Amino acid sequence: MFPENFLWGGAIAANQAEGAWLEDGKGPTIVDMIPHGAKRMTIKTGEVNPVTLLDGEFYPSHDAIDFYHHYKEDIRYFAEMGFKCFRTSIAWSRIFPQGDEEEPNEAGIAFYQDMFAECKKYGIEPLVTLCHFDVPMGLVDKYGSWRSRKVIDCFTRYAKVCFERFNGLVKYWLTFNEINVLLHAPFSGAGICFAPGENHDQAIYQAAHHELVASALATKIGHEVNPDNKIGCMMAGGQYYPYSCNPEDVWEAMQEDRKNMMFIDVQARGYYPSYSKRVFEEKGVKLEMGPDDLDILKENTVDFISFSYYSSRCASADPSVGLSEGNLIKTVRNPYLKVSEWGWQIDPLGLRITMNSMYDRYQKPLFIVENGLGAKDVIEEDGSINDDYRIDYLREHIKAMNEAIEDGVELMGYTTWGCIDVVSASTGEMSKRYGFIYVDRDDAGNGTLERRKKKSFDWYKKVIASNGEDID
Ligand code: BGP
Repeated sequence: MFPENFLWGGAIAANQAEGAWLEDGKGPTIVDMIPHGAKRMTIKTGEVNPVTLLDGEFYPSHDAIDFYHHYKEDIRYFAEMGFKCFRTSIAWSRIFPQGDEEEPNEAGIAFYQDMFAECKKYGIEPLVTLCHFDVPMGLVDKYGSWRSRKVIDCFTRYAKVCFERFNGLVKYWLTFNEINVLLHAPFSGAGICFAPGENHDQAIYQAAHHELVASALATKIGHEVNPDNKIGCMMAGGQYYPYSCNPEDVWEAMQEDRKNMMFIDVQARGYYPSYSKRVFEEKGVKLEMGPDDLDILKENTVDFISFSYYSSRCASADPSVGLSEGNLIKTVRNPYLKVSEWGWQIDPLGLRITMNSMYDRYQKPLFIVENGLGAKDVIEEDGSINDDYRIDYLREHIKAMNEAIEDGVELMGYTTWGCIDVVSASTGEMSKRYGFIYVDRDDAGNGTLERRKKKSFDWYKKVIASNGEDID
């Protein structure tokens, strides 16, 4: 049984939805430099430095689905589905266009005040990520992004403005989206590009340390501004399974899990876990820390733990075992699982397993802030979109969530990813759709941007109205 006041809803992010990339004073961000197409991955991973926009390339974030101008219409749809909660992010560079100004951009603040007020009008609680893959390019160019301690100050100034100016409108906050993605896609995760011959791990973990300190300081500020604020961390989740019961595989799975959990260990418990020392030694990583950093981490842990879940993962000690696609993190192909059109494995029971193991580990409330099926949708002759495959996926995951709650896991809410179709973070495509609401736009940026309900729209409405009882 889902608890009363369970926060049902959906999620998007500024960089994949808003568009209006230079409007009303907004500055460019890392995602605005990542084109659709063949060059995308080398830029996302930080191997190629995107100093300028390239001629002849298409940059999907520049216009996205133009949520910037359509938000009233879109929020009306969310309200019609009965959303209790709507997750989105603030584009840092709408508030501080270059990232390091002393004073914020009032036009950016006004946009978010209006948008959050629109949610409140319908009784929808915003759940707001401060940084979802969109570090201002000004900070990348001047400081090398999160490599530099200086960016901690820029972020805390930005966070303070957000907590103060959206006080009363927003109560639920996340500091960094999928903080562990920095390990797997350093540029799109945190604006890190590499110099030739550089120790990548050193750059990555130093940047991670700065983000962790910045996250703790933001948590502190958020609690000071309003003690009712609930501030969470966010990871790209999904438990690792050993490929076999060979202890080598079991150990491998544990190591892979720890790589990702290290971030949450720090944010939830307030200190680097004991295993991190050896990891850093073996990778030749020496963290530079400020004198107060360990205290800051200790004193400012998060109120809840959120994560995205698309699939479980799998690990083998044998490098010849085949891999599968997945949410930015390649894993071993699990022969027991089906895959989506994009090759992402589908594992509802894995959600129950992930929830249980995270709750066992942290004993803090969980929030599932992304889950869903990226699929191609077809508009029938009569204009309908019959996305039964999406309904099936979500139904099975809701069942798994329900089981985990019965197992004793405390779960605050569930926001499905891409409740309205948005640009895909991994591929930049529009055709990888997650929404209950279709947006008329294709991979090359053509289309009217018209919104249209899919079959899943009424289904999710019914799920929410029955508090998760009626999911057929
Ligand atoms: C997560 C991101 C989202 C979102 C989602 C789906 O990594 O937090 O921004 O995009 O994955 O991934 P994709 O868009 O690549 O299908």
